[in-house]
Amino acid sequence: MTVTEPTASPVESIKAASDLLRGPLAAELAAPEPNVTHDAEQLLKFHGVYAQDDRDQRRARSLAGESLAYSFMIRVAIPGGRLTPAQWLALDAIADEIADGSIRLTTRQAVQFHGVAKHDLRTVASSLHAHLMTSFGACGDVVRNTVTCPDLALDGADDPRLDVATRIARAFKPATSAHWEIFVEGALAASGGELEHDFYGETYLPRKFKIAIAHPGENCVDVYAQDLGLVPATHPGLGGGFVVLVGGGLGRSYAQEDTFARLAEPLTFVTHDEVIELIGAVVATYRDLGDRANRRRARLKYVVADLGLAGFAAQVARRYGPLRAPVEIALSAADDHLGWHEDRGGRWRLGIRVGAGRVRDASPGLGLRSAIREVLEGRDLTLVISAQQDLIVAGVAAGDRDAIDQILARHGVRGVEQLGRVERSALACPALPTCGQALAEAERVLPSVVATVQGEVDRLGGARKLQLRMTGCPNGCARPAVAEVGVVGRTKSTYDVYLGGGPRGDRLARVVAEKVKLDAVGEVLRPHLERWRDEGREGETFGDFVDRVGAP
Ligand code: SRM
Ligand code: SF4
Repeated sequence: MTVTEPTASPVESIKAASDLLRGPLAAELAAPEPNVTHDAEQLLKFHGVYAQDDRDQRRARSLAGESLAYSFMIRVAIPGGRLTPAQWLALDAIADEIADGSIRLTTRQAVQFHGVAKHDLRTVASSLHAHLMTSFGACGDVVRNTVTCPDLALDGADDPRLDVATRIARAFKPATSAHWEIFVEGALAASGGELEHDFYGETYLPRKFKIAIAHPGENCVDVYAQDLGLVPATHPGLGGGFVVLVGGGLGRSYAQEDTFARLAEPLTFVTHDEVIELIGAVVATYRDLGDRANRRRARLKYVVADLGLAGFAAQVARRYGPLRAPVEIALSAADDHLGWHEDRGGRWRLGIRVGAGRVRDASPGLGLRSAIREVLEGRDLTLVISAQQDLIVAGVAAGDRDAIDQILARHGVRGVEQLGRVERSALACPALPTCGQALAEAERVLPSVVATVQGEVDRLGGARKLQLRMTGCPNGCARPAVAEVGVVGRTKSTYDVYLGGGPRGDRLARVVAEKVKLDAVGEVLRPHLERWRDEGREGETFGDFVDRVGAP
C-alpha cells in the first residue's frame, strides 16, 4: 500500500507563491473595486487586515442582486498593550476620520478598526507607522501580539520581565519588507533574493501562534489558553526566569469533532536570557510538525496532544538542547485592574471598564472616546489595554485624580463602584455584523445578557461575583471555554451554555445546555445558581462549586 502525503491546504500554496507576503496585493489595493480576491484576502491577514462585509445588509443586497457592503477590519499589534498618549490620539483620529468611529480593544491587548474602505488601508498603515505602531503580523500564520499582565507592563524600568513582549515582537516579526513597500511607501514590490527568518521560511507557520506573559501571582492574561505561556518564577539554583507552558488554545469547530479546547501544560524553566531562544525552538517545532493540510486542526495544541507532553518536549529538546524541569507555579484569580491603584513613586493608575472593548462616544463629543482625549490633554500618562478589553490610564499625579474622575463622570463614564458585578467582568467578541465566522450575536446583545444573568444572581442575595463570557461561535475569541459561565453561539438564534471554568483560568468549562434561546439563558442558570446558594461552601466561587459537585 502506498502512503500518500495529505494534500497541503490551499493557503500553503498561496503563502509559498506570494513572494514573501506580496502576492497581488499592491495591484489589488490600487484597483477600483471595493473588495479583493480570495488569495489576496489570505495574504492581507498577515498585514493585519481582514476582508469583511456588513452582514446586516448581506441578505437584502444578495436578494437585490447588489454587491455586498464590503469593508475591512485592521488590527494593530500592541506588545503588552502599552501606548503613549500620542499613539492613542493617532488611533483616535483613525477611528474618527477613517473607521466606524470606534476603537475596539481586543482580548489580546490589541486595537481593531472596523468599517475601513479599501482605498483607506494605506492611509491607516502610514499613520500607524508614523507613530511607531503597525498592523503587520497582528494576524496571519505568525507569532501574534504578545499579551502581558498590565502590572508587569507598568512596573519599574529595571524589571527584566518588562521588555519581553517587545523582545518577542522584534524576534518573531516577519523579516520581509513587503508591508512597508505595499502599505507605507506605496511602491510596487521590487523584491528578489530577500530572505525570511529561518523559522518562518516561505510558508510561515501552519497557523497563528499566541504567547502571553502572566503576573507571577495572578492570571489576568489567561496564560493556560495560549500556544505558549510564560509565568515569571524563581529557580532555586538559577534565580529569576519563566516557567514555560505549551499547548493551550480554545477554538473548536462544530463541524469537526476532533477539534477541542485545551489548557497549556508546563514544559520547562528558562532564565530571562534564554527565553527568546527557547520560544524560537518551540515555534520551529510547531513549524515542522504542525498540520499543514487541515487548518481546523493546525494549532500547536494538537501537536502537543498528539505527541503527548513528553514526546513534544523531546522534539523541542532536539532543536534547543536539554530542557530543565519546570518549577512550581500557583496563580490566583485574575485581577481585573479596574478602579484606582497606587503605582510606584506616588503615582496612580485608573482602570476604566470598556464594555466589550468598544471605545466610542454616545453622541458627538460626549462619551468614552472624548473623555479619554480630554484626560490625555496636558498630562504625561501611559495607557495600557488589558486582556479584559479594558483601558488603564497610568502615571496620574495624586492631586489629579479628582479632575480625572470629573472628566469621566461628565462624559457619562461610570466608575467601577457603579458597575454591576456581572457587568464588571463580562466579555464579548465582536460577532455580528462584522465577523465573517459569527453564527450568532455577541457584543450587541451583551448588555441584555448581562442584565439577565445579573438578575438571576441578585435573586440569590449577597454580593456575589460571576464571570460571564459570550461569543458568536465556538472559535472562542472572548475565551468562554475557561469562564464560569460561557454563552457560545450555535445557530443564528441559539447558544450553548458552558459552566465551571473560573477566574484562575486553569479549568475548562463543560457544556450544560445546548441550542438554548437567548431569553432562556436565565432559566438554564437558575437551578445551578440556587444550588450554589444552598450547598456552596463559604467563599466558594460559582465555577469552583460547579466543578466540585458536577452539573446535572
Ligand atoms: Fe479571534 C478569528 C476576533 C481573540 C480564537 N477572531 C477571529 C476573527 C478574525 C474572524 C475571522 O477569522 O474572520 C475575528 C474578527 C472579528 C471582527 O469582526 O473583529 C476575531 N479574536 C477576535 C478578537 C477581536 C475578540 C475580542 O473580542 O477582542 C480578539 C483579537 C485578539 C488579538 O488582538 O489578536 C480575538 N481569538 C481570540 C482568542 C482569545 C485569545 O487569544 O486570548 C481566541 C481563543 C484562543 C485561541 O486562539 O485558541 C480566538 N479567533 C479564534 C479562532 C479559532 C482558532 C482555532 O484554533 O481554530 C478564529 C478562527 C480562525 O482563526 O480561523 C478566530
Ligand atoms: Fe467571530 Fe467567532 Fe471570534 Fe466571535 S468567537 S469574533 S463570532 S470568530
